[in-house]
Amino acid sequence: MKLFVDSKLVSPYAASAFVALKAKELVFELDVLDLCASEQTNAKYSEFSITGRVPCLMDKDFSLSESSAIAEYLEEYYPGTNLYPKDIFLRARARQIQAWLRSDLMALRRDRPTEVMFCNSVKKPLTPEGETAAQKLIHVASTLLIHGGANLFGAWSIADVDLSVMLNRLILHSDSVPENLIAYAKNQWQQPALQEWVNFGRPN
Ligand SMILES: N[C@@H](CCC(=O)N[C@@H](CS)C(=O)NCC(=O)O)C(=O)O
Repeated sequence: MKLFVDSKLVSPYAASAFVALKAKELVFELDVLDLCASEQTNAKYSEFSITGRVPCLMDKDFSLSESSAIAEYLEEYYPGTNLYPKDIFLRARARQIQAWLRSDLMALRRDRPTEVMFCNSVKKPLTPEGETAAQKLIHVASTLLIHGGANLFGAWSIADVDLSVMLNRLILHSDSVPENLIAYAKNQWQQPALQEWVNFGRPN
């Protein structure tokens, strides 16, 4: 099994797929593509990834891109730790959060790239659009975590990785975030698989 990721190891989607594979205790290799050199557009990679993006999972002769699709595939195919809640409504909610985090908050993602988490590179203050997106994230996260638990849905799920990574874009920039959300994100951040990803050696 192989997971294709960006050579800088800063993709939050690649990180999410990496944690999902680790949670299932699967043996896999990492293969890196230099996105700055557009290696994701080379013919061989495009052929099996179809969409030419990272991450892409190669499982024997089946390949799959899109991190949340990878997590759902692993959940259905492999036993082990559950990546999603068993309850159908909570599972639907986890998928909602994953889809939302991948399709909204563009200004926040632009102002607060993941390099802050993985390379300690701090950016300028938030733009007004970034601030609006940050407030939206804080509102959504506060609503979901109103129960005060350590995870979104009782037991840990892959949506916790995605939400904590998004919150850490702000927290690690020392932007203002409510204490309970900082505690949640810090706790999630300690997860061994996420720490393994964070602590990978990275090219400058
Ligand atoms: N929704 C996708 C997003 C994947 C994505 O944006 N990948 C970026 C790296 S972070 C990429 O491959 N960029 C290169 C390109 O699109 O050509 C997922 O969850 O996997």
